[in-house]
This record gives sequence, structure tokens and C-alpha cells, in this order.
Amino acid sequence: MPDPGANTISEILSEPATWKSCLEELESTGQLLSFNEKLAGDLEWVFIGCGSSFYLAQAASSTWSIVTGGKSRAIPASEITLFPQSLPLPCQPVLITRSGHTSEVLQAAEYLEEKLNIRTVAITCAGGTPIEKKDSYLIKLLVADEKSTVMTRSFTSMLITLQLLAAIRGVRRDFVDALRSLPEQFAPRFVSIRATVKTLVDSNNFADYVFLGQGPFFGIAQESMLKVKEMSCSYAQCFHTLEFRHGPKAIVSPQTLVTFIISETGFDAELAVLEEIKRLGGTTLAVSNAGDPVIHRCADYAVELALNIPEAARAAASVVPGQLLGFYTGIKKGLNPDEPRNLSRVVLLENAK
Ligand code: F1P
Repeated sequence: MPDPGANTISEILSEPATWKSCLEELESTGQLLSFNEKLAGDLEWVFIGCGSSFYLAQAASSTWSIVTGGKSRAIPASEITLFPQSLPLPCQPVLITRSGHTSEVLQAAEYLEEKLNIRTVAITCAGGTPIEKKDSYLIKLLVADEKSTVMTRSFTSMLITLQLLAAIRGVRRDFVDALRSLPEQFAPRFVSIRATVKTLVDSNNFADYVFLGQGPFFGIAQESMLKVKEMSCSYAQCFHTLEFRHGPKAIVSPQTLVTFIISETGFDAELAVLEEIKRLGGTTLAVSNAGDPVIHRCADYAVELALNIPEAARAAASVVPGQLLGFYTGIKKGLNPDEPRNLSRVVLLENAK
């Protein structure tokens, strides 16, 4: 039997190398360039998924609008079939599914193709799955697939790939180059990030976990929250950073770890919330690209990504501290992050065909 969490930690640590392999494969196949030529112009792009793949959709959608200037939104797959009014028409749907088996995603694909006659884009990390039978423009990242139930490198690799498609669509050469430099820039940062998160977990026992982010970092905050829930069965919540003042800050205490995933665009406004939460006695972790006197003063723990790339291109790297937090907290609680309580690797609904 592998040690508890053995798959998850090796998959987290393999992220920079996996990103590099995915980017090299996409460049050598030219797949995204050919898709881009075939896809209709000037449509709203709708990113669709479940669980981690829905939070990925949120980060991808926000990046899409920033990088292409076009309209975009994220919708959970279940909403497509239960409340189809939520779908703007016409649109370009993008189905996100690590396993390629998730019932709600396959039902959404069927509805879009057969009822609305819309050809979807689909991205997955598995081969020979039902999503492959759909008439989609299919992107397969087999190198990013995982043994663990929880999504880590599949989440970040699929996000980077959709960001690359956005950069191609938006004719953003700088953003393409930035994503290509990410694995090399981030890999050396891993050791210190891992040490900071491990020290944080070893030195504290929290009752509540809160994750805060704005723009593309809101989806990243959502996923960080889910990693702590899944791998450590802890109570965790997520809000837009400035929304936390509007009521939820009532829960703040020293037993509450409040993690800020800080954007550049909202830097000053988000740091003002950090200052306030520190004054209220919360324990704080700041994930930012660069240091700052306010962060030094108000963050009990700080992770600096120090990546010389545009803000949105840092989204994938920004989720790694949350992945490690979930992992080390789960291990500390004697759990197995590879097989979280009550979870299966794929959600199959009974009524699914
Ligand atoms: C994703 C997902 C995961 C969750 C669990 C069940 O499905 O919901 O986010 O952690 O592993 O599956 P998919 O991306 O394979 O459709």
C-alpha cells in the first residue's frame, strides 16, 4: 500500500514538469492553432464543468475576458440541463472534465449537440472515454492525468491550456511566451513555498479556513477551498476578497486561517482587507507575486510567487499553496489525501444513460 497521500504529493510536485510537457505537446501538434481557425468569431465563450473543473472554468473564463477582450462566463454543467436559460445563445461552449466520464458534463454535451446543434470544445486528461464520442473539438492532456481522487496537476494543466487558447485567440504573443516560461520560473519556487505551508500547518490547528480572491484568482480561491475540504475534511469557505467585509468577517478569530490570493489589479484594496482581518485577530496567509510592507506587517505567513509574467498567467501557480495546505493538513489529521472520505474519482449519476 502506498503511503497516505503518496500519489497526491508526487502529482503536486510534478506540476512544473507536467506543464512543460503539455505546452511542448500542444506546440508540436499545433492543435490549438487549427482549432482557433475553425472556431466562429465574436461569440460569448461559456466554460462548463463540475467540482474542481467548475472552479477551473471560473478562472479560465475570467482570464478569457482579460486576454481576448471578449465576453465569457462559467456555468456548472448541471445548470445547462436543469436551467438551460442560464446559457447565452449563441455561444461557444467549452466542456472541462478530467475523467471524461462525469454524468452532468456528458448530459450537457448531449443537450448542446443534439438539442441546440452546437459543436463544443472539450478538454480532458483521460483517453478512450465517453466525452471522446461527442463531436467536440477535443483537447487531450494525457500526461496530466492522475491516480489521486483529487485534481491537482490536471487542474493547473487544463487551466494553462485554456489560457494558451485565449492568448492565441486574442493574438497575445506576450501571454503565449509568458505561459511557456511559467514552468521554468515556478519550479525553483516550490521548495520555499512547500516549507512555508508545512510550517504553517505544523504550528497551528484551525477550526475554519477562508479563501479570498478577485478576478481570475476567485476561481483559484474556490479551488484552494475545495482542496482543503477534500484532503483534510475541514470546514472551508471562499469569497471575493472585498465581499468578506459584508458579513462573513463575523466568523474571524485566531482559529480562522484567512488566505488572501492577492491580485495586482486590486492590490491596494485587497491589502486593506488583509489589514482589517489582522486587526480583528484572524490568522492570515498572503499569496502574492511580490512582497509589500503591509503584507510583512499583517500576514502571519506569506508566499511570494515572484513570477515575471502578466497577472492572469500566474493563476495556475497561485493554487499550489492551497493544494499543499490541503495535503499537509490532511496528513496531520491522519487522513489519506489520495482517497478523501465520501469521494469517488468520478461522479456517475444513477439516471445517467
Ligand atoms: C471532477 C470531479 C472532481 C472531484 C472528484 C470528482 O470531475 O468533480 O473535481 O474532486 O474527483 O470529480 P471531472 O473533471 O472528471 O469531470
